[in-house]
Amino acid sequence: MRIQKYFRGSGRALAFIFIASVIWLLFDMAALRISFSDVNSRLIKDEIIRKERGKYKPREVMSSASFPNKKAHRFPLKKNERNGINESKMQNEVNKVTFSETNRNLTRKQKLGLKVDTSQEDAFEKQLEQKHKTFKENRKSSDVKAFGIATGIPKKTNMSPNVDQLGLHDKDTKIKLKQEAHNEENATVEINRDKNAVGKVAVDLVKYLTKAPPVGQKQELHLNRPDKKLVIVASKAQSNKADEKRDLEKIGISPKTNTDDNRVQFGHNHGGNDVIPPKEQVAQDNEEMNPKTENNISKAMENVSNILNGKHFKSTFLNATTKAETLNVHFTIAVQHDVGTHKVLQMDVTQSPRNPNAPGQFGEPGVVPKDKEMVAKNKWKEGYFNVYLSDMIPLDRAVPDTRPSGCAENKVHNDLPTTSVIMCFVDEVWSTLLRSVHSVLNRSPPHLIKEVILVDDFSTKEYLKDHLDKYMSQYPKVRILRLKERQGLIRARLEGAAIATGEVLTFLDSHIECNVGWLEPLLERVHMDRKKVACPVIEVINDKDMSYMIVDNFQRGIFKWPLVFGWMGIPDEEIKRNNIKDSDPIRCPVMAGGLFSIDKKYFYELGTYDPGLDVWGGENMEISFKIWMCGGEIEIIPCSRVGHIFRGDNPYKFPKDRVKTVERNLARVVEVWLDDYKELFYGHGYHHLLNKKRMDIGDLTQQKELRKHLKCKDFKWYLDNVYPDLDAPLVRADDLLFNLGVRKCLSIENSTLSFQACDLNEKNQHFNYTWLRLIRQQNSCLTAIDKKGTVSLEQCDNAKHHLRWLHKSLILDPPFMDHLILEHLQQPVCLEGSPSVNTIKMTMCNSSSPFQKWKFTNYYVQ
Ligand code: UD2
Ligand code: MN
Repeated sequence: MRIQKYFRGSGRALAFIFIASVIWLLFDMAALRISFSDVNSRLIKDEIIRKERGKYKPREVMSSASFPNKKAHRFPLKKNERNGINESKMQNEVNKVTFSETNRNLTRKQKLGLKVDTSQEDAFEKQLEQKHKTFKENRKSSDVKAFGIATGIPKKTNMSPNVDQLGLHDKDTKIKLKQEAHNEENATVEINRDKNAVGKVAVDLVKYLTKAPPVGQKQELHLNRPDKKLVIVASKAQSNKADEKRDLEKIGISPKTNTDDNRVQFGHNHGGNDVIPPKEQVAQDNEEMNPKTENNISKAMENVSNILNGKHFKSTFLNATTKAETLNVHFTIAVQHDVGTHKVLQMDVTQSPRNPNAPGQFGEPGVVPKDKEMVAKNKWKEGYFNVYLSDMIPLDRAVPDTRPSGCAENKVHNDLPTTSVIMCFVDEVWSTLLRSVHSVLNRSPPHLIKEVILVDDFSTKEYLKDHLDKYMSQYPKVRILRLKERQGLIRARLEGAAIATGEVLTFLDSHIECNVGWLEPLLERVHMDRKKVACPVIEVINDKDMSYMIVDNFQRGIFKWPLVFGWMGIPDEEIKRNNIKDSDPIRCPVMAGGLFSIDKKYFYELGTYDPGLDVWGGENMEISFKIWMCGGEIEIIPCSRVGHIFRGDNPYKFPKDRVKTVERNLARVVEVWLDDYKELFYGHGYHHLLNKKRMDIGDLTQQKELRKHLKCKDFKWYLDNVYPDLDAPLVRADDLLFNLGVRKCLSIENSTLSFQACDLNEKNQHFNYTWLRLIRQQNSCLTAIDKKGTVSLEQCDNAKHHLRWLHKSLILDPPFMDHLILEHLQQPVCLEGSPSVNTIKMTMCNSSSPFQKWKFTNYYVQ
């Protein structure tokens, strides 16, 4: 019994010791987990950065070290189905660039009235150029006729449309006006008319236009018809009431405007009793309007009708108004004789490849012979792709025509602008560079390629010097610009642009292969609207076997925080709802960066790239934000496809540290373009960039000036209108900060912190938990001021480490999730509410104390 008792007693003691040590161990582990000792604080910070950056990587992006890869797969055609060409009839001329066309092209040539001779590339080119010249001259001489309805002073006709989906089809006598997506109404107006009642068109145009443009927004519509081009430019006359009044009075209308309402009521009964007859005048483009000239809307319609029917017409400006409200819309309608269109040229000298059995031919995967595997492996690092295979593959290999159906039948204008192709390179692999150049020369209509500018960004490889000069001297259109020192791809592109003579700049990487018909669809978009920046679909040239792979359709270029570029598929429902075809242009929040066509003048108007961006990275974000926010558009054109080798690493050296270079570039972009949203960037693992001592991002005065000068919209507008699906809350959490123990909310009164009964209406109880983890009320931020743990307020400063609090942080153990822990201290200390003194203090962290647990009203991040 005694022994039993003893055992019982010591059993109890042992059990007690055991439990105590388990608890101790648990505490110890918890303490370790949140301990900020000198040794591991860096590690923990790294962990925060890693988690915060990693968590927001776009899910749909397969990322490689340098660039997100695309979901790609082999093109599904079997060999003998390629391009409908019978392989047995193929010629066997290796590596010789000759000109040949398919029957389809011959018909097109005949249609264009050109002499058909497949062997005469020069003759064909000359004829096309002549044709092109004539078109241009015709266009100049054709009297541009303008017709407008305005309350303001008529402006000179702006001939650059930006809504292009309008079709006026001769045959089905149907006009479809489609306003493009970012206009809030996304309106589609369909007007049925019979051939003789053209006047109805005018009525509906007027009805449509008077409804369309929101205040201050300019909107341009474009209407096509095979023989004529009707261009409509519409804008809200004034957003400034005083200006508006002045202009209206000038034309004899006593204004009863309702400028807060951005829809102008025109009434449904055009020409009926509720419409005051508009004033109209026949005038020269830039002539002042005579307010006294009376006319009515039917006269205006008659004029539109005359235009459409080709009768003589000069130019007219018309004021229209309703009794109730002024028609506060300025728009101009102009008619141009259209220069005509043709089907996209199928130009591809490689459609009949010289050697169908050559490795990689038709974009097939290449195979390294068994005994050469070592050699191939050693060559990998020259380009971070299979350089050995690339060297084996013909420089003018054929690739499968991967365009969506219908692309080959699409029409483009005969008077497309010329382009300068700009390809920058540094230490590019010889065969890849040449294949890139040949793919441009072989698959582009010669008359559209003004030149191919190769910008050598101070390469070190010997073969890229005289040898390249000599090789390229065979091709008069190829110019080589040698930079005297390494500039990086951004400034190298600018050097190329500076000597370009084409109307459009087309930037390409130096390891690409342009597919059939790639160029015209890009130029068509730019031609349609000079503010459209057109990108081809970037397909994948497999880095391992060099096969040409088709990528998924409906991919948009997007970014996730912290400005990580990626691709995102358009959701199926959206495709169905909007009836999007796989050949329809896709508007993109950001472009990938490497491949795009942009009107040269527009590129300069936009202030080009920020020349302060170094070497590589971030420039695609910069140009994308700039384009969208300053009035342009970025589109991916599915009918234009270019293959690109996505590499796992940069095969060239960075003059400075690679990571630092890219971070610095991003910080420049963020500081100029992101407004308040820049906190989202810094808060996703880039806190350290705010420390000016650690990172000098250089002077940004000019870039900020430029943004002002261009009157660009703000980043919020961009998010709302261009990229509404991006999750971009301005803070991590906000509103009331509730203490679970005290059961009251923190408040600031007369610069003192205390607890109050929670009340959402009390502004002094509102706190933001920011992306930089500050607990902020206006300019005051919570901090611990002394070793005793007194908490006080300090002027907020994102760069100050000691103002940062961990809360719901990914690095905290679940029991500490609701705590507020000062990040910079070596020992973890937590913010605690003490009900006795009605204030807060810093103290040792205790996972179970409800006085150390806090809740904001709203959380925006998981
Ligand atoms: C992508 C873009 C690339 C660029 C980059 C971000 C595509 C297909 N590629 O990365 O164009 O926007 O993101 O900056 O969208 N180069 C130089 N000097 C340098 C570095 C590079 O001339 O100092 C050349 C290089 O030889 C290549 C081009 O610039 O032709 C782009 O470089 P990359 O291929 O290494 O970039 P990539 O495709 O990984
Ligand atoms: Mn590249």
